[in-house]
Amino acid sequence: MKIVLVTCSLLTAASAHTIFTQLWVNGVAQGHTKGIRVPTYDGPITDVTSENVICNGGGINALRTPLPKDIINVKAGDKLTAEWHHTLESKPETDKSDPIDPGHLGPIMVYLAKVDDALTTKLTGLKWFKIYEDGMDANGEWAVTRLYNKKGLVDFPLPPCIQSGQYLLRAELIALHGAGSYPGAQLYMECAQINVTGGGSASPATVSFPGAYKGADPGIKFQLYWPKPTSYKIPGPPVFTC
Ligand SMILES: *[C@@H]1O[C@H](CO)[C@@H](O)[C@H](O)[C@H]1NC(C)=O
Ligand SMILES: [Cu+2]
Repeated sequence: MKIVLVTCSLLTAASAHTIFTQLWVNGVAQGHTKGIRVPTYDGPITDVTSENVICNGGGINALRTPLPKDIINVKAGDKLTAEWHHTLESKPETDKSDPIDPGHLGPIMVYLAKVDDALTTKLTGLKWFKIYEDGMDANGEWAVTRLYNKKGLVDFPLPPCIQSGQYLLRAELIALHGAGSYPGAQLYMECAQINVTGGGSASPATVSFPGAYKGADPGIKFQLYWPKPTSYKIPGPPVFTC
């Protein structure tokens, strides 16, 4: 029995990945995978120079097709929530690695890119700005631990001053357990299709994907275990605020 348990936990750790599967708006769940370009496989992207870091997809992480025909209507200033799960079907009640293996420690970020048509837009050439990030706090607790304790839910505000229109919302989680050398950090991301109303006229500074991260960034090549880290620099640009 003991051997069986050990084997299971090893298997679980090896494949304990995660997917952003649902968007909530002001505390209301919008529907499982609704409006989200989800991959067929929950595994990570490790090459930060690959086009797969934009919104997942490609190769073994190919996006489910047809792409979602839904767009999530939101208002600038709304409270949004990204819900993550181990696989497209798993639940925390029956899977200890849901929403993710608790050892997959690291930061969580959210980016937006303004697009003409969120349902059909290509992913290359978009201009992204970061609206949320959470890394390691002063007690050494990670964003992933907070996500695990909240059964996969991560709250973040939509800035009230962003322009109305359609966007892709890129939610990202980076697991750092293998990040001591590059490639090793495991990047998990999906993009939701949103339609923003009631916005303002902000024009945030933007970055590109790929491009925003380098393999040598201190937040991508990172020693999680020893010596025990006292701080962590989240990769990418600063968070845009109104
Ligand atoms: C976005 O919202 C506006 C305002 O409600 C609406 O007129 C428009 O049709 C919506 N766009 C899409 C693609 O649903
Ligand atoms: Cu994993």
